[in-house]
Amino acid sequence: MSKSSFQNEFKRIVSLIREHERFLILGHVDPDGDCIGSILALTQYLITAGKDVRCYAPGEIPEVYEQLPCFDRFVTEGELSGFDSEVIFSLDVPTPRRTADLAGSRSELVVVNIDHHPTNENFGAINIVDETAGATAVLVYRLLADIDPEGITSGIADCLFVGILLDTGGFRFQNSDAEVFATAAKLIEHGARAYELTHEFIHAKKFNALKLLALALDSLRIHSGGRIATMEISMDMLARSGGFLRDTEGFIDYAGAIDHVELCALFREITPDQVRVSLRSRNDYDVAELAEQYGGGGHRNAAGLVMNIDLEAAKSRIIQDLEKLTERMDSNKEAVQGSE
Ligand SMILES: [Mn+2]
Repeated sequence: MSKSSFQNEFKRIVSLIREHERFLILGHVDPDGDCIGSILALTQYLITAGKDVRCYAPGEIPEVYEQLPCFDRFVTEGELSGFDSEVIFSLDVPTPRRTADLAGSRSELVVVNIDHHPTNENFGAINIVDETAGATAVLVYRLLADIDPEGITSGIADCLFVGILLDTGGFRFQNSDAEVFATAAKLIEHGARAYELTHEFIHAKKFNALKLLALALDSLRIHSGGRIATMEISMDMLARSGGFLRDTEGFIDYAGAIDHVELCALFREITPDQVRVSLRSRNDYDVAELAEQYGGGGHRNAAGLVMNIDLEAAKSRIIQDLEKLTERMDSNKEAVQGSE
């Protein structure tokens, strides 16, 4: 399958970089590895080009990312107001609402929107949106490889590798296609430390985070005859383990790993009346559609949403929704078989 090349968009970005000095790079709320890696890769590139760069993403950033080059360019929302940017790059963000609306509200600025979410609203003046890309980092690689392949330093390669690594679950998810592996290979040629980064970002766990995982695993439940699995992280579990919510990326994969499970949900209690829900699915189940019904979003097989109700209420609502989803899929299948 041939993928979009974005030649015109890349040319326009080259001019933007040439003609402007101050760049703001935005990520989505509670940025993940793909978002952060993409941001820091582009940040390094722009700094080397002599530009003034700040990065911002609302919410929490896991500590492990602090070791990546240029992490100190991340600023708080307060510090941001003093920065008079001319161009915004929005990376891995499907809608301006996911960046505290900064990309939307500062409409006097040129917004470059680079993303691989199928729900992306094409809100930029320049849009590099391709849902066939395994990660936003793959798109940033396409951009840099096109405009300045010599400019891809080992630091940039490390950050893009981390982005791909995290969004593919260590090259295990469905989005691990030929371009993902080819890009990873190129990044290693550019100096990415594949082994060290895989250890640091996939394998290594903090002691308290593992204690928290043990509590979360104990909360595993199955529903619908084993087709749905749920798991939870309550505020009480955080207190008992000494772990942090930011260390829980990847926990949901344990629920999804259970034999015959097709849909799973992880419920994270943020406050007594706010719950963050992560959803995963196998095959044709579309959890992005379900997340959107609650103002969330994501990909067909991985999505998330926030509910302003308590943990028990959130669980019963979402479990019902997931059960309905399996029923609908079953009746669709029967309809198809019946028509044959
Ligand atoms: Mn991504």
